Amino acid sequence: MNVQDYIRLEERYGAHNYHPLDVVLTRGEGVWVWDVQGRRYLDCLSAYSAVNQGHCHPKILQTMIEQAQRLTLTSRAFRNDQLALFYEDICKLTRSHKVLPMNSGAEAVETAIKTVRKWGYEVKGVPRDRAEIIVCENNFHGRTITIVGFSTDPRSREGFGPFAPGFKIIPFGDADALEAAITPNTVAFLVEPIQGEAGVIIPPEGYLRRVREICDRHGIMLILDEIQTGLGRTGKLLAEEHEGIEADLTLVGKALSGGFYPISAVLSNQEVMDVLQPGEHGSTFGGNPLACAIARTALKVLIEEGMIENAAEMGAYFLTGLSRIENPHIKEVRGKGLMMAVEFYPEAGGARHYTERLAEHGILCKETHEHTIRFAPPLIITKEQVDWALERIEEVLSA
Ligand code: IF1
Repeated sequence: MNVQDYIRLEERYGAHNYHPLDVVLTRGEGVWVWDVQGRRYLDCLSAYSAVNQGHCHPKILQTMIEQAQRLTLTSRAFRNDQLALFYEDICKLTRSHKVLPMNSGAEAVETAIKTVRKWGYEVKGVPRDRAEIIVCENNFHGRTITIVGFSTDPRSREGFGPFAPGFKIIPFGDADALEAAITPNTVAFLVEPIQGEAGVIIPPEGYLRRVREICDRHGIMLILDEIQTGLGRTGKLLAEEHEGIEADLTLVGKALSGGFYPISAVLSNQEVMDVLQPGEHGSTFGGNPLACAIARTALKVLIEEGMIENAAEMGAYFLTGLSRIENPHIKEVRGKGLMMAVEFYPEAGGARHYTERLAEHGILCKETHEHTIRFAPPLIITKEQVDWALERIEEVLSA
């Protein structure tokens, strides 16, 4: 089969809910991926930060093979010998009291919403069915009906209603707006430390510290969606560390498996998680032994192989290189760690033609919101590889 055969087949049978670049990938190793024609690309998307540890990391792969040969799924009707070890590892690493494992990021978000609502009724004393959760404009938290119901992106929500009530939307990066939006029925504030899908939007310095203080003062839960920013991406294990704060609930997913398997988790302090009783929440695959074993190794290599420090160092170096690119159409270059973006003025005619030309030059990345290109390579990227990437990015973007 050639490239066009794969594309035709996919278009013939698949729902058209994506508009991918026309590269058909077949193999990955570290920062590199290869297409079916044998062409090599440096992956600057990392599966939306799920492959922080690099493609097909040998140690995670080894764990996956060994565990898959032993036991994959038991359901939570029975205990398994990987779950407890995963719990201990992730809680110690993130200084969390409790963990609840799910599969996708959206499920972790849904889990957090259920948890804080129940906490609101049982602990805070909010009248039945009146709980409010505050979220931000331009948020991206997933694709379920509840979640797209509080999206401000028309493409995410139009045509999918009716939606769940109980969400209030405020501007991102504006702590005063949070304070003003809180009512006695507010149970939580759900926010991304850096907005990913919105185009790597970094809030003003001190924002999360003020948010933390406001949530404390009003007795509401702070839920940080670190599904994209977490696990080393921004140069810290969790992005909250940049501001020295701790969320009440922290959501992780994506890189929790290094891209091998869908695994997500809700991390929390004790008070809020304790409201969940047997039978009130769960998932067939959540906490399965294969997922738990993979996640333990994915976390281990992230720490032991210095990937977080490397993300900070290489991120700063990569960003400096991007900032040096001269193109009058570039509006802004921004980033934290290896979560970076180049935003163009609308006159540039959209970022898509750049991502297509970058692919021709061996760099895979994805435009977001038409005018922005996001760069997020695996955290194992070396200085030589950053130089290799910058050379090509500069060639395309300065043209
Ligand atoms: C797709 C974006 C990235 C997320 C945050 C929860 C989720 C995501 C902060 C849900 C997922 C994805 C999903 C992916 C595209 C992607 C994305 F462009 F849409 F925004 F990464 F930047 N919270 N993000 O970023 O996690 O349920 O997907 O596991 O194709 O929709 P999920």
